[in-house]
Amino acid sequence: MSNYHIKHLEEYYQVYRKSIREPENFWEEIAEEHFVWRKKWNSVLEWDFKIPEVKWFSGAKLNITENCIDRHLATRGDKTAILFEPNDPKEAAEHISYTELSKRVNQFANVLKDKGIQKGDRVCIYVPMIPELAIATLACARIGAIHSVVFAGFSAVALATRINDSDCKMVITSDGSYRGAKIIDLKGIVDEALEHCPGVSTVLVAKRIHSEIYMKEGRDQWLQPLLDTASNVCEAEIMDAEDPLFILYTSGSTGTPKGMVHTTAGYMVYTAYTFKNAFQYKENDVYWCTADIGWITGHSYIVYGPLANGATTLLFEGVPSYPDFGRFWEIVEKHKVSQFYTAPTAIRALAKHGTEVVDAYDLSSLKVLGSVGEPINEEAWHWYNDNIGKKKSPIIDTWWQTETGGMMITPIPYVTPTKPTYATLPFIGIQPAIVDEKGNELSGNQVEGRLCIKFPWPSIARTIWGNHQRYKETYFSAYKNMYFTGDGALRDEVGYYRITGRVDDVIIVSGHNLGTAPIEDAINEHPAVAESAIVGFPHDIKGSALYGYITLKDIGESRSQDNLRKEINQLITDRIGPIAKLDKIQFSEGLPKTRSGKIMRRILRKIACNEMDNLGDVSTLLNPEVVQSIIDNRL
Ligand code: 6R9
Repeated sequence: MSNYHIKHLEEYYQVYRKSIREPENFWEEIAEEHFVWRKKWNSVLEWDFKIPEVKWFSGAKLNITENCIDRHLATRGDKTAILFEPNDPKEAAEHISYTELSKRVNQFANVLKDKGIQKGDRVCIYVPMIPELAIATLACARIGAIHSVVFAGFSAVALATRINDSDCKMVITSDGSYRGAKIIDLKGIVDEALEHCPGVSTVLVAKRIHSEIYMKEGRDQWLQPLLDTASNVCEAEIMDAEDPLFILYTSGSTGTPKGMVHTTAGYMVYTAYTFKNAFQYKENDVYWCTADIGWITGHSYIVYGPLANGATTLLFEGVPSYPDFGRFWEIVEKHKVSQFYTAPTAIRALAKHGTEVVDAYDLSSLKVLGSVGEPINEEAWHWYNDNIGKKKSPIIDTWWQTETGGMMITPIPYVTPTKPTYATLPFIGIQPAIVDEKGNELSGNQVEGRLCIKFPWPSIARTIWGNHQRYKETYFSAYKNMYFTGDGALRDEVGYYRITGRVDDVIIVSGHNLGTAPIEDAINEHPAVAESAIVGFPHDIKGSALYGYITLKDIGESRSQDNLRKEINQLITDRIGPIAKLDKIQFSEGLPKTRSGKIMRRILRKIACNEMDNLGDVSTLLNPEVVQSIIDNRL
């Protein structure tokens, strides 16, 4: 028996050691015992980080939808696969069973085929968080088309760039979408984008908001009538292990977005295995990840990982603040959610509104809490632990990336003792290294540097679509024979990892290296502070000095700003030392964020450095309007 489900710490260490000593035997056993294959592999792993090239399960044949759907039908046909919770709490939730999911995916796959989509074609999916989004991705996978999901909050320009970069032939969208009290004209955005996308010949439109929309003759078609007449049997395309499954764009620190390419078998094995262990999923649990399927978190841990385990995965259309800030907790109570996975930015936003809205709901079904997307600061960690988990549900702080496909460093709940702000131990099969600027690996504990990975894992992205050279330069050129993550990390006295933030966020003040995360942690301890971001700006004497952008909670608004500045700097002095004191503190209504909730320090840095004419495209931000107000109030 392979160690598919790890249950205690000793077992973790034992399995971890095996996965490092004999990676091929280890992954072969997992793959063999827990998945269905049309043909087994000829070799488990071939790799060379110098080319770079990585191949897992070479020669194997499979279809991921047979693993995510078909194989569950006999035993879990009536079990809910996707539990859809609409934006409006008055609209009934929809329980889509595995049998129903199978029918809908097969029908959709037949529609795609009918429209001329073939294995290897790229299909852009620009759909809000409704069941059609998950079904469309699975339908592509069913016939071997490569899906490129674009978050349905991106602008027409961003959408067009992504469609053209991977030559998508088709766009799947909806008439519009609901987001809290807002209605978004999605199809209008698609129409605008497609003026610049000559390669798109077909647009399929799901009906969600029943608005009057323009339908271009010969190009646009309503989806539902096509599904209604399509057969619900569609033979799965037999894929090679290394055939691309999807492209997902992620922004780099410079240049155009990178279309990360994930392939079939390794991605499936790793996302399924991490899902099972990192959430300790048990058969009747209801699992909920609040991310959007437009991000890697949604791909791996709303769709593929949960479904490969026959889980019930909740798909939420709305936002945490609608109709009020209790919405998440109302949903947890209503559906008896067992595992809840969200982002620190959401936790901070919710914490700002106090605990009354939390206490109104019964959260006793929760067993595991997850965090992903950015370092979770100490205050948010404790708020999450105290008020949501009631100190009983372990928090898994999961560090990973679009490029890694699945979780890389994370506690395993009820197995790994947690520690606030620490992602703790590498997941099974993951070999992290901390290196100094020259690329020397720092061995032993109590070291800090740049985080690299020394050995391939099954779900590593294989290339950047259309630009293998950029893939090589970005990830495999900084340090010899290692994958470079772009993050900084430290390993503490017991071997736990803490991610200290992007290394491009390191600021050197008077020769001292300062990470932004610990300073922000200190600031966020102040009871009046909601959120903060630190950047460096040039300073005559220190080289760089620190500029802090801070948003206040309601209670801070009436306070004297000068007093607050003093108190905040005192806190930093207390926690880190006077060297980390901020030279400038600007209070602002909000911080510019990406759609996935990451603070865009790049923009804040440019403003602090007075480089306002060089801000780049801010249109894809969650809140582009705050940028101007920050500029206007610049110190
Ligand atoms: C999954 C995802 C990746 C970057 C990554 C790092 C940051 C993600 C984190 C974290 C600290 C965590 N990040 N999880 N930092 N602790 N638990 O978010 O992918 O959108 O590609 O972002 O996010 O900086 O390098 P992606």
